[in-house]
Amino acid sequence: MKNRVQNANFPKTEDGRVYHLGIRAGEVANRIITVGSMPRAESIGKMLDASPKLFSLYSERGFLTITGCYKSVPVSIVCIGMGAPNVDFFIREIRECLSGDMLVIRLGSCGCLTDLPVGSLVLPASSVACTRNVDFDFVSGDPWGVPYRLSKPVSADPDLHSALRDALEITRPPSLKNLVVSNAVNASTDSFYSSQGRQTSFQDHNASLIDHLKAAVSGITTLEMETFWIFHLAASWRGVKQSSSAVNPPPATVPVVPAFSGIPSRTSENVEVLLPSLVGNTSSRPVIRAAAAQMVFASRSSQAFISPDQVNELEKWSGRGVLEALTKFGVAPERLHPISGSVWGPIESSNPLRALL
Ligand code: R1P
Repeated sequence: MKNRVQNANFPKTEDGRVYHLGIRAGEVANRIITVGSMPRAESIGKMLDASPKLFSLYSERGFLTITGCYKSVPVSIVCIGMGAPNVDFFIREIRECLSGDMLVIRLGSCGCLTDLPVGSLVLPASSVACTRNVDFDFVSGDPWGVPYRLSKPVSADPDLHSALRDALEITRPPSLKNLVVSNAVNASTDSFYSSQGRQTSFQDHNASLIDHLKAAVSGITTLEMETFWIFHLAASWRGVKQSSSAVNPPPATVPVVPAFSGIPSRTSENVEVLLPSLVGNTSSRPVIRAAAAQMVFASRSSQAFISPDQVNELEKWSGRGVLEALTKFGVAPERLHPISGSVWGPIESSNPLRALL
C-alpha cells in the first residue's frame, strides 16, 4: 500500500482514490464494459478513439481501468478478474466515483449447456446464482443436506439487453446468424469446478448438478461466475435519496424453480424475479443498468474448447458490438458525470487529471 488511506467504512486515499480499483471521480465514465481478462480489456481499448489520449490505471489489487472515448462518447473498460467478490469491489467502488447513471455491460466467457457450438454468443435476460452449500458435509455426504443452492433469478436491464442485442446484430459476421442467442438464462457460480459440475479430485457431490440445473431452471443456457452478481447489485441499488414520489411497480413473476437439492423434491414453481430498480421509475434518481454478452468458450455437451483464433475473432466483433450498444444508448446529459475535471474532458491547465496524462 503506497498511499495513506482514510475512513475504514469506505476507504479512500486522501486524494479520493478508492481502495481496490485505485481510481477516483473523473477517471471512470458512466458507460462501462467489464471483462475478466487483461488481453480482452486491452484489445477493446485499441478500438477507442485516438483522442483524447487513453487513461489507464492498473491497481495494486489487479484491477485495470481504461477510459477514453468511442466515437466521441466517453467509455471505460474495466478488467475485474474473476468471481463474485471482484464484482462487488467493481460495482461499489465505481458507483462511489460516478455521478449520474452507471451503465454496465459484461463481456465474458462462459460454458454452454445446450448444443450451441463454441464461438457462439449468448445474451442472458436473467441469471440465477448456483453456490456451494458450505454447511453440507462434503466428506461423508449428509443424506439430508443440500450440496448446492440455487437463488431466485435476477433480470438484466431490459432496455440495455435489447440495445445490446440490436448492436451485436450489426457487428456480428453474417455466417454467425444462428449463433447469437438473446433472452437466455444464465447461472453464475462460486466455483469454476464444483458448482459448475466439473469432476476433480475433490468430493464435490456434483455428478448430477448439471442435470438438476437443466431440470430446475427453464431456458438455462450458460454457466459463468459474475453476471448474477452484477445484475443483482444493479437491480438492488436504490440510488441516492431524493424527494421523489415515484413508486416502482411490483416485481413480475417468471417460471423458475428456485432450488437444486440432493433430494429431488420440488419440480416446478413460480418465483419472483428481481427486476432492475429503474423499471417504472420516472424519478431523477440515478440508476445502474446492467446487461451481459457471454462468449461460449466451452461446450459442456460436446466438451469442445474454443481455439485462440476463434477467441480473437469473437472478442473483436462482440467487443465492438458492446461499445456500439453502450455509446448509442441514450442518457440525458444531466444524468452523466460532469466533463469538467474528467480524463475525457478538454485539456485545460485547470484540469488536474488531464494535466497528469
Ligand atoms: C473462468 O475461466 C472465468 O472465465 C469466465 C468466468 O466467468 C470466470 O471469470 O469469465 P471471463 O472470461 O470474463 O473471466
